[in-house]
Amino acid sequence: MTMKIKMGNAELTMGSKYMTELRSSNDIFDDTDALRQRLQEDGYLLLRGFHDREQVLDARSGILRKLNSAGRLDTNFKVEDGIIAEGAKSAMFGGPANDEDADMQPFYNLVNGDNVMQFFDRLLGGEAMTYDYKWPRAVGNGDFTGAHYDIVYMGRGTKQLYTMWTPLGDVPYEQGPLSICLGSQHFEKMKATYGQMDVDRDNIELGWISKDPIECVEKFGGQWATTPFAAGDMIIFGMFLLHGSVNNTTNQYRISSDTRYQLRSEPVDDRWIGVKPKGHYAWNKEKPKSMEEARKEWSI
Ligand SMILES: O=C(O)CCC(=O)C(=O)O
Repeated sequence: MTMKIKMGNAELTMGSKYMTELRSSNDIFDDTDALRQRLQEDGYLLLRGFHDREQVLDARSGILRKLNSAGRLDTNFKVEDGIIAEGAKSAMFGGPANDEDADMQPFYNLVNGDNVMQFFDRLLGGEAMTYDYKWPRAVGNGDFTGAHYDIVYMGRGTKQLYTMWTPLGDVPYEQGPLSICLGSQHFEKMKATYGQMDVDRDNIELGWISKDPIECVEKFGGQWATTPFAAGDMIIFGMFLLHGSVNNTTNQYRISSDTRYQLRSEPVDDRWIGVKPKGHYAWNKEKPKSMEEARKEWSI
């Protein structure tokens, strides 16, 4: 049976020129040089069972309690099922760790914990730090993330900055897992144009280069890749790797987080650190320019 993966309005056949499966790097987990080389070559590292599953499920429960308090869960079901209330939208719980928010503590403990920090110390070859600002999210029915480089949101410090995407729960294809565009770290023209933008300086809508994954492949090359994720898995990638997500076509929230890591010795993007990080301070304060217009200017 052919499997169709929905991203935006497109349906990509698994195992076609448009879409393939991500590969895990668990086999080289203990070999730091091999991990670095893999990250360099593939642009990402998928590590299954990296996090303690119970810790991930605790983080999930906390976020579900918040969704429930906000009236976003269908009360005919158990909170842990995360069934979306009629008409309830996606939610972001972005911000720095807040000691007073008891529901979020398991999540902060997970993404700031020793297991994660020691892994980045080893991978980066020095003392790692994490941005105080965190991006946990609950993605509702029909929603997805369009293709983008993370550099456009957090490019004011080192370029050797890594995103860790952690599913907070099992995320099968239908629930909209992360999807990356293999080879997009080599899209030189895109890196030289779109990859130089800064959403707070340039005020361009969404920051997504495209909502159409097929157009991406036809025009720029590469191949999309995703996989079903289980609680405990994570994937890391650099600032110049196009990624987005599959659509959530279910009635359950897809709960996940993106968090950032770099060497402490390198410059940081000051929008994302401190007790009260300033975040995106200018983006969307005025009517943003459309990506279509920006792409015309860049001739891409
Ligand atoms: O979770 C998503 O839908 C998008 C995540 C993302 O863009 C990221 O991890 O940088």
